[in-house]
Amino acid sequence: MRKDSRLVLALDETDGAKAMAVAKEVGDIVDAIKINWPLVLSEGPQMITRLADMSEVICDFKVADIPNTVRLIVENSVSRGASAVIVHAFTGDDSLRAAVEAAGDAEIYAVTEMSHPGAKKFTALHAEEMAIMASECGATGFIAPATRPDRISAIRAVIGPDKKILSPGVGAQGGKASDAIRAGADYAIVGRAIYGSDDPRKAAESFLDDIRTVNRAG
Ligand code: NUP
Repeated sequence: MRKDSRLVLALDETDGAKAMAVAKEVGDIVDAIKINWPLVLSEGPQMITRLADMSEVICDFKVADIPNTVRLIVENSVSRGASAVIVHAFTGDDSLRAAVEAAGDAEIYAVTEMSHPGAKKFTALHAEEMAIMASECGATGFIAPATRPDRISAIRAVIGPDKKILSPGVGAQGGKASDAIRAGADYAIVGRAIYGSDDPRKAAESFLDDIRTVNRAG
């Protein structure tokens, strides 16, 4: 995945025409568009291919299943044009290896702990262990919460400098893109604060300005 703007659009808009309009408006200034169940369920998996014509597409299907089912989902996503697929890490090393193998040249990002408060109760307690395991299985990187930048730093500390971190929880969930990048994330993921804005391009540009403050500081 390219790393120009360090901004990923989470396109959870469920109206297909509106989703395409937002994608056209900001597609050239984000590094990727992340697509999740809301849009796929309302408009169909062909949205992956349509969006892949204008951007790299990350399928955020948070796959959590037995290895064979993981393989089928990842293969299907990649064949439709996905550059990356997001899977849950808690399923264990066999499912993770199946995802990485099925992805081929595409990337696999693993979720170790989610950005909402509920994630603190169970998955956060084992996030570092899961990150080490998923790294060993060949995951390209991880999803780590912008709502808790200290947890991004904790994951970065165990995975080293080369694995990628994508960080959701910016904007609507209260996190700040620059804090996430400063804590060790490579990309900030922003959904509602861009696609739900009256002026998505202007909103995306304000996140880019915030991210650039970190780049300038090194
Ligand atoms: O931990 C996670 N938190 C999270 O919000 C992992 C995710 N994949 N996401 C997704 O990022 C979430 O499902 C949504 O698609 C996006 C955040 O959207 P928003 O809160 O910026 O609107």
